[in-house]
Amino acid sequence: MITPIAEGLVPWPEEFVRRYTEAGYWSGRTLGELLREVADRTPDAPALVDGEVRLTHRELAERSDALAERLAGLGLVAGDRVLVQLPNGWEFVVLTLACLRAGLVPVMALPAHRRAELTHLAEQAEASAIAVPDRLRDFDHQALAAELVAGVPSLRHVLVAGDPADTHHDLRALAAPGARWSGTGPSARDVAVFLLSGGTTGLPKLIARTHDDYVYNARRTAELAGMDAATGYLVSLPAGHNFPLACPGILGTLLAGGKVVMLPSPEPVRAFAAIAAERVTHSAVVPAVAARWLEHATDHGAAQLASLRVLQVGGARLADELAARIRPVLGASLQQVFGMAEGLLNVTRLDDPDDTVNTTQGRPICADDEVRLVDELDRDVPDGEPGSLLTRGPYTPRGYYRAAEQNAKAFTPDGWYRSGDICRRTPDGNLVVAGRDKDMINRGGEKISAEEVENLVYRLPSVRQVAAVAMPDAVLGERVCVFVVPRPGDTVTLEQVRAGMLAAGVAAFKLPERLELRDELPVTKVGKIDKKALRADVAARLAAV
Ligand code: OOB
Repeated sequence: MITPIAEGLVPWPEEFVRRYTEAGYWSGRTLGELLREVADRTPDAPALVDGEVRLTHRELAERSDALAERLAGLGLVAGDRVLVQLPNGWEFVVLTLACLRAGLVPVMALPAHRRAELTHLAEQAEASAIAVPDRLRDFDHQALAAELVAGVPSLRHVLVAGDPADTHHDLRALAAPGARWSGTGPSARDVAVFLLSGGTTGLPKLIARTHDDYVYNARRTAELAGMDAATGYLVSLPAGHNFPLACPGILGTLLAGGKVVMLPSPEPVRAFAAIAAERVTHSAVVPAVAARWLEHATDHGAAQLASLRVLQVGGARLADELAARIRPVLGASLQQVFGMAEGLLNVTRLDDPDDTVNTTQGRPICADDEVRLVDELDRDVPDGEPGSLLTRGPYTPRGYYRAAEQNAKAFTPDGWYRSGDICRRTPDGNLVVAGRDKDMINRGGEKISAEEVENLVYRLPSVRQVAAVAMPDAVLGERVCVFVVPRPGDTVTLEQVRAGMLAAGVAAFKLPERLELRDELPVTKVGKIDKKALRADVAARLAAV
């Protein structure tokens, strides 16, 4: 079936389709079918816990099927896109499963996104519906959704987890058991979800992940994390991010017949209590959260973590010193995960020697993942030398959605994705992330495009020149610092920069946390702003205090 979205996709070449199918990576099965089979096999096993809400695999399937049917009743048809901006709760899981079942394609926005990002995503995906909470952390998501409907022509429906306004739909009522899904599902080659790129360009790009590739992604990582029907997986990172969604995350856990526990945040008091109460065996966190958990366990003990077997850490570089403390302090095995929404996943194996687990970011999960480390001219670097990572493989799409211009830069002509990460390979084949050559700031796992920040700061009339760079931070790894050259006779403050960005409607995590005023910015030999020098400059200033 050619879906309405097929025109913006970059397909894998036929020879690779054949190879991945013959090797069995692409099973020809959809996530919806496979999850339904789990529910039929073990209907009474616990599947989902969110506070007081507890659903078995059967109940989860009943609710997501009922929701799929009622969304069809609203006129949503296979291939339609649904912008999902829900906090970590049962509604997120039921809606995602309903979409997978019906062939609707969820576009995974983050709860922190605001008008600018959501408008861009809704337009780029031509979304028909948006799902939001009513209010969250003092923000009226429902009002913003109404604004989006008024401004984005494709957007027709607002689904609300909470108290719906007049013309909006009550997501919880739509997801009540009672209706039976009567449609046919998508095919395995169809798009299952749209993920967001961390993004080095102005605004996030959409990454189309097919059922075939995402089933492999979730099942293979579940296998490598040692998941089975006895698994309890705690979700405390934003659920729409690839890591907690499918690496193995929510989808991998459910496919293994296990139980998913949803928490709105990784704050250690509640996370530890949830781990103890639900006998959680697995979870995934970013390094900054791992550090908080270590601190909490050091102060209060780790007795509540007795059931925790595997803690996955990824999204940003985990310092070797922190890595080495995970097992002794938390009592769980560490699995480092170096992944990307674009596809490639590297993990350390549970039976790797401590040294590998504590000092590397692991190796590809698939024998047919191709990884090259190259220099500026795309020549392979010698073994052990740092190089820029290029990759292709069975779950790494060949291009962003509807982004020909960007694809020409982010992918080589023969389909390698330029991840922008500088890595070296150890003699036993593991990767160590040593830096990056992409213009992105990694704020505790949240990716911020320097270019996007700069474009926003340039809107201030008093700004003549701006450069956004990462500054080192003990807690988050990096934060955003902007170097600004004001117009002659003008001045610029951090407050103005932040207020301007907020007024433009972007997520708060992108706001710079330091401003450096300069009369001019250093340039490289070819005349580009020398960001390396700026990073060194701010790092030296921070080190001096
Ligand atoms: C994950 O995905 P994204 O798309 O938010 O970000 C990908 C980028 C990578 O290119 C790399 O720059 C960085 O995040 N990164 C790491 C890392 N894991 C990701 N850098 C150093 N060490 C690591 N362990 O972040 C993501 C997706 C799936 C699973 C895990 C993480």
